[in-house]
Amino acid sequence: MRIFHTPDSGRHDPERYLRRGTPIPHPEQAARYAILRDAALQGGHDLAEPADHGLDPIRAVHDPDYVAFLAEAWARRGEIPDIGDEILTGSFARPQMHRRPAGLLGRLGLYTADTSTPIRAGTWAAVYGSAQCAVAAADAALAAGHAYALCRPPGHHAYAESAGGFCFLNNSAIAAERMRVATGGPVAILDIDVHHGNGTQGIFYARADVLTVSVHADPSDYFPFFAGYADETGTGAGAGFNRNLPLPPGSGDAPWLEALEAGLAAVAAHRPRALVVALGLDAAADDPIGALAVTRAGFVGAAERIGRAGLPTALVQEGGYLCAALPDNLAAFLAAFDA
Ligand code: Q9C
Ligand code: ZN
Repeated sequence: MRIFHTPDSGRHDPERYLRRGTPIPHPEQAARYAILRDAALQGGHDLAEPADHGLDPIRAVHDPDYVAFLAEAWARRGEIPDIGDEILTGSFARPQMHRRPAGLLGRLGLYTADTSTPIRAGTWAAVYGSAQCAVAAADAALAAGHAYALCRPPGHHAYAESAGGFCFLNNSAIAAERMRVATGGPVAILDIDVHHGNGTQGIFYARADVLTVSVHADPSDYFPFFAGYADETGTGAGAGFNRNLPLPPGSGDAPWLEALEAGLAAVAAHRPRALVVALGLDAAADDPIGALAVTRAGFVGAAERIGRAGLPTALVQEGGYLCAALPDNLAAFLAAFDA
């Protein structure tokens, strides 16, 4: 399998964030990059750095002002008195607040959903490089059948104009839109991260040309809380083109694979020309922030079932945090998918 990665992924190094009100070491650590890359390397996969396709494929799914803000924020940090080594706010716009202040902190409150996405010196390089990996994997999947994008930071909680849940640019959405344009569509995204892919759902919610399907832990008492319920099925032209499959916390391989099969059936029914898998590995039993109990065998089963769909497939890395099972689960998934 062709693996796209960039050392720039190691340049975003958030230190801590507020989990249930308490500052804890940030789970989405720079070390994830080398661990996932080395797992792919040991599996004998073929590693490559992506070409630079610029901002156009990013702007195809994101608001241009939001993208410009992310690109420029660190250079503008002097606008914040006593700024330290990261740009972060605790003041977030609510849906009924419509003013768009020009200042850096006000903009940040418009453009972020929580405290998990600080902007630091290397953040834009990592975020931009990850998006380029997604573009490269989309192109390679269409040319060669499948490819994997080692995106770090992840992307599926990023909406068209907001960061959140460790995510800045929605790499899976960028890959899907790239494949839709190249194939004429429709395309599908199957998200198996333990968290609902709320940003991806939001980006395509009113569209029929990108089917979005997510299998995740029930959000009624779990991040992202405000989306991911089974009755969210799309709106307008997109009605019927979003499918959520929430599972009770603690669910293991059998219910997870059953939900995945239901998701794959929904994908097949829409006859897509290509598939993006939002490949979170945080459904793993020993993931430090996970809520399901998926084993290595479960990830192998998922890879086999997704592979059997027979679609040109871009695998895009989402969550999956530092634990002994993380590299094993990636290696096992890639090996089973390639088989
Ligand atoms: N205080 C991914 O796996 N937890 N993101 C936020 C809010 C965020 C996980 C709790 C978990 C985000 C890509
Ligand atoms: Zn996740």
